[in-house]
Amino acid sequence: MSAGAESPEELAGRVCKGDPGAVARALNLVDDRRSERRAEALDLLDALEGRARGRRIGITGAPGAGKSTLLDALATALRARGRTVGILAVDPSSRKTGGALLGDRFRMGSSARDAGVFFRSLAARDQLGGLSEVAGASLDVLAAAFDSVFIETVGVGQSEASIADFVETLVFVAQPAAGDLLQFMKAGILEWPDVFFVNKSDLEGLAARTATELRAGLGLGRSSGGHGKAGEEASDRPPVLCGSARDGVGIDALIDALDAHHATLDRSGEGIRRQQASRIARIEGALARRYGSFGLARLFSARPLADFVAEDPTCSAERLIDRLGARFEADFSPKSGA
Ligand SMILES: Nc1nc2c(ncn2[C@@H]2O[C@H](COP(=O)(O)OP(=O)(O)O)[C@@H](O)[C@H]2O)c(=O)[nH]1
Ligand SMILES: [Mg+2]
Repeated sequence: MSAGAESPEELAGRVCKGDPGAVARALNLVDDRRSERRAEALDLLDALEGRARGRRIGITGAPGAGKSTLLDALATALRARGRTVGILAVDPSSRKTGGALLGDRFRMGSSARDAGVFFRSLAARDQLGGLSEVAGASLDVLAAAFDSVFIETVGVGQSEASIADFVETLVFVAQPAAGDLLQFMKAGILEWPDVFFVNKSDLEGLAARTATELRAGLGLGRSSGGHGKAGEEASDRPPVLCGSARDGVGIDALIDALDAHHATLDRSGEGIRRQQASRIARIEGALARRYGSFGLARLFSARPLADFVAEDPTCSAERLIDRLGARFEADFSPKSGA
């Protein structure tokens, strides 16, 4: 790759064809903080806007629950159905340690040398255990390139709220015997996921019990179809599945549940609503991290963020984040006298 040989539009075209080399270059570009590269990255993201074909699915759960193992199994099963897969693992520690584990597995495993499976690991740089600043842009790239796009994050309960801004569907992978109903409720685990997968059903009896607790809890409180949004489809309780990522048990049922969820989102119009709400939440989150809640209040005192977002439906979320950030900084630069 020689620098400048490829315009952002050309790169976008290759990304949309699922070319793994182009996807890797695009991911590097959106992860590059140098200002001249940032301009290119925004052009790329604008060119990709509206061309997403992939479903964005978040895989969350406690460390050791089996998320990476499950993703490996999912990738293999999805490939068998002829679908391409992009995976983003957000590693709370560093690029070199935990995140490499799944990478190694993909390098070694059956799906490893297959161009239809793409894996990238990101360090969670800015917030402890939170999502990396570039997670959103990286998902935009992957969703333009692959049919199913997964983001793996460590999360228990409340942290699902932020990953929910980046995905259409949220899967919680539960460790069997990880807790009882009271603990699930306290941790807020029941609020967000669209699908629950209780893993390690190969461990005698434990998974079934955890699934029963989860179903009981969901029956108690939840009236929405997931994602923490009060829903119209009150009867739509999220499915609680059991399986073994290690043994490949329950993987097809999980894919079917994901497909069913996507079909519901499409049919009800909820998918579009989620996309719009996610776009706003993602921009708001990025600006709040940069300028704090006082900054946010100042930026949108006269005009709500949703208006700015609605004004520019064809440009990328990242472009809007930069544009609104520049506006804020101009307001407060010494020259303006603020
Ligand atoms: N018995 C059993 N072990 C599993 C299963 N899935 C994953 N594991 C093991 O659980 C450990 C953590 O798995 P990993 O996928 O790295 O979990 P993550 O931290 O959630 O990504 C590893 O030792 C896996 O081999 C399963 O279905 N059954
Ligand atoms: Mg993992």
